[in-house]
Amino acid sequence: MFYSFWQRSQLVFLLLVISQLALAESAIIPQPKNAHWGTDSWSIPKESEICFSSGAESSVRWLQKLIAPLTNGVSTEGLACKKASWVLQLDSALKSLGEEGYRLSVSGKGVVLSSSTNTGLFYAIQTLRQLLPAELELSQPFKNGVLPYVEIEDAPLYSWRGSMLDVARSFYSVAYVKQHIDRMALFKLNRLHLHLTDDQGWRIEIKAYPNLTRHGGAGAVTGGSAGFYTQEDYKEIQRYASDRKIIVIPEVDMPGHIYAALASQPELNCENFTNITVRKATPPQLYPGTEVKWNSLCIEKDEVKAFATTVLQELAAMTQGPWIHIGGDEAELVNYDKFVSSLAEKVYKFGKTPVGWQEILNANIKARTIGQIWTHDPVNSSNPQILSYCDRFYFDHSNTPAEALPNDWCKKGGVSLEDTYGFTFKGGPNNIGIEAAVWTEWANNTDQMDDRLWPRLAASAEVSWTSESRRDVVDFHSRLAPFGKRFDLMGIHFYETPTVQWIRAKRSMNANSVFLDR
Ligand code: TNX
Repeated sequence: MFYSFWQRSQLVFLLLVISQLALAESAIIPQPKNAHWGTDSWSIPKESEICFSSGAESSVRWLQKLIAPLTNGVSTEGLACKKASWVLQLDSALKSLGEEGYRLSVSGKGVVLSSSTNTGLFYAIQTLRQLLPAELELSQPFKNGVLPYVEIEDAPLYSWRGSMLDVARSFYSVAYVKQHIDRMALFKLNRLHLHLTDDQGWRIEIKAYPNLTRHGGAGAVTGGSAGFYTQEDYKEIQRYASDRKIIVIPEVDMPGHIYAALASQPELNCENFTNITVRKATPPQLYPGTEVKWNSLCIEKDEVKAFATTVLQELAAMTQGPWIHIGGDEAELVNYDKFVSSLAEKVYKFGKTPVGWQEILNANIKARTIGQIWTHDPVNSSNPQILSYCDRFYFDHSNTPAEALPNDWCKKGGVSLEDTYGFTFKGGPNNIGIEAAVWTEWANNTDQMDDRLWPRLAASAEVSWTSESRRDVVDFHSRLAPFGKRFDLMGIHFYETPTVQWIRAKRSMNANSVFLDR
């Protein structure tokens, strides 16, 4: 057959559009362990019925929320129901997939999600969410839902898939943290580390020391926001996170990075403020600058020991999860090791496991204590480690050289999407996962925070979930492209990484998510 030039180019265009559509359907991040795509697709019936195992009620509620905009109504019944268009199965035979693994099947009969846990079902629902139109994030009625036939079996590579927000330099509200939690859940991230204290601000209410938040909470970096979480706020954040299978790790950074506390509680200082080596501010003055490594607690004082005990005790009492982060970075002090090991011991005494920046691995700490690695300085330790290498996972660094943010001490030109995605695990079995950090000396509002987080956090999620053999940067770019539309509808001010051919929508003025619960 003979085609004219115009016919041929129209055909090519049509094929391109079709391949884009097919791509949009199969764009899952993080890439599942196993996926077999069929050629057909299933049209979601207007009258839908969810059948479920007893014990899966919480997962039923998520699924109902997700598909409600596509249906006239969703009824729920136990597992014995007849026209099961949606099945949620708790199946102990799937224990081999681990605590977070799941199966997802879409066929002519409908959708079956199964796992040995509700966490696995929650992740199956997130995969389903990505297979459905991005418009669902608006929770408005949507016509003609279809799902491609597929069989997925999935489980994560690493158990620690984290995001750290520095809410100390610039404060972020409970509302923003909740939005962030919803966005983390979309990518199956499961650890939210809150850096709650630093030189510029103290963000968590400690009842025994109300001035920490009254005075220290009023500080912020120049251009940033002040504020703090009450213990009730913090519990609310944890409850919201735990519903979405995310554990919150609170950090109170000691003995350095502590000026906000020094400004609020003068007794934590040495005589003549010799603990403030280069005088950037004098208590009770607050510090809005960005320099580091200039102050510490006066660690030999009884008042300081009592302070550390009380703060860690209150923090442990309000924390649901098993971990407390004690900081420990950038403090060059005589007796640093002794002080840090005493902090770790207190955390154990209050029933939690301590986490600290890699410097604590040199102190005398128990083998279970977790170190968070942020530089390439050699670490001689067999303790469990979270990898946060600054040249891969410090998202306070710019997205591209053109963005040129002031924090470039670790990597000139910034940390590109490809730097993050290209990370490969090396080292021992003591690596428990990855955490990407956003420091906020220059991320002062939610738009800037979004810009630093997205899309790099999606790359970090895939690196911690998907085995290296299933990762491919070209494929990642093409799976990421349709997320542009989802990010827009969710109201995420993401960085438009030039290496990705973003598919876009009109950006929503408000933060949305099908699972957002204000
Ligand atoms: C180092 S990493 C810090 C932070 C800064 C960050 C800026 C670490 C444990 N400490 O206090 O905000 O660099 O990139």
